[in-house]
Amino acid sequence: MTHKAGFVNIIGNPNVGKSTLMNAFIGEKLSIITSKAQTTRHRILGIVNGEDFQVIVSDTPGIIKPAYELQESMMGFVKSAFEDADVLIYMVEIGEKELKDEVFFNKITNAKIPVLLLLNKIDQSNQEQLEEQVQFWAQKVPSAELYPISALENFNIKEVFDRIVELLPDSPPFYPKDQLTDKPERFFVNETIREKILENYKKEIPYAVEVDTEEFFEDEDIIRIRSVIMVERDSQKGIIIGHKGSALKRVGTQARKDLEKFFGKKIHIELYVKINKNWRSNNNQLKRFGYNN
Ligand SMILES: Nc1nc2c(ncn2[C@@H]2O[C@H](COP(=O)(O)OP(=O)(O)OP(=O)(O)O)[C@@H](O)[C@H]2O)c(=O)[nH]1
Ligand SMILES: [Mg+2]
Repeated sequence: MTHKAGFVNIIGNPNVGKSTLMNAFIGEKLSIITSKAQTTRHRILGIVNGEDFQVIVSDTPGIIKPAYELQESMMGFVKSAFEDADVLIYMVEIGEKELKDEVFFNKITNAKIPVLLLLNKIDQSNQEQLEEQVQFWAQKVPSAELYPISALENFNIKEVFDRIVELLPDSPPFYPKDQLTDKPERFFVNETIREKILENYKKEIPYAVEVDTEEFFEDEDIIRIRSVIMVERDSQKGIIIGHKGSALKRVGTQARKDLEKFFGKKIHIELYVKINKNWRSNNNQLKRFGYNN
C-alpha cells in the first residue's frame, strides 16, 4: 500500500477564516478563532492521520504590513509556510478583492506547487454574488483550483480534504501517527486565554497582550495552571484586571471552561497580570515567547 504525506499550508488575509478551516479539518479546536483581525500569531500545525495518509495542515497569521517586530515575526511564519508547502491553500472570503500585499500575491500566482483557492463564507452570499466572485477569482488566479466553501458550516470541506490527499506526494509519515500538533500543552493554554482577552477587551488591549503559562501541573483528576498575562503599560494592567478584579475573573472562568473541554479534565487556573514594557518590539522578549523565526 502506498502512503501519502505532506504539508498543506493555509495563507490569506486576516479574518478570512483560516483557523476555522484548520479546526474543521482536524475536528478539534486547535486554533483560536475570533471576529478580530490578527487573532493567530503563530504557525500552528494540525495533523490529520489516516491509514494511508498524513496531512499536515499549517494555520498561519493573516497577511499584513508589519508595523512592529511582533508583526515582522508573524509574517516570517507566513513566509516559512510558502517554503515547505506541498499544497498551498489561498483563502479568500466573499466580498474580498485581493491580497493587499503584492509580493505574497505574486508568490501565490507563480507558485510551482498546486494551489487551492478557497472562497470562504459562502453562507453569507447569494447565488448571484457567488457566481460573480467565482468568475472574478478564476480570472485573478487562473492557476488555482477554486472551491467555494463555508468553513463555519462545514460545506465542501470534505471535498477539499479529499483533493488534498490526492495531491500529496507518496511519502512515509513525518510525525508519529498519534500526534495531533507540533505545539505543547502550554501553548493551547496561552492561546485560550488570549482568545478570551480578544473577546473581552476593546481596541488596542488584546494586541498589547501576551500570555505565558508558568505552571502546568497535571494531577490524576485535575490540571493546575498558573499563567501570566503580560501588558505593555501600567494603564493596561488596570483595564485587564477591571473593577475589583471582575474583568480578569471573567477571563479566567471562560478560559477554564474551554480548557476543561480541550483537556477533558477539571482545571484550576490562576491568572495574574504583569507589565512587560514594549515586549512587542523587543526581540529578546519575542524569542522567549516563541516568535523566533
Ligand atoms: N459566516 C461565516 N463566518 C466564518 C466562516 N469561517 C470563519 N468565519 C468567521 O470569521 C471570523 C474569523 O475567523 P478565523 O478563523 O479566526 O479567521 P482567520 O483567518 O484565522 O483570522 P486571523 O487569525 O486573524 O488571520 C470568525 O468570526 C469566524 O467565526 C464561514 O464560513 N462563514
Ligand atoms: Mg487565525
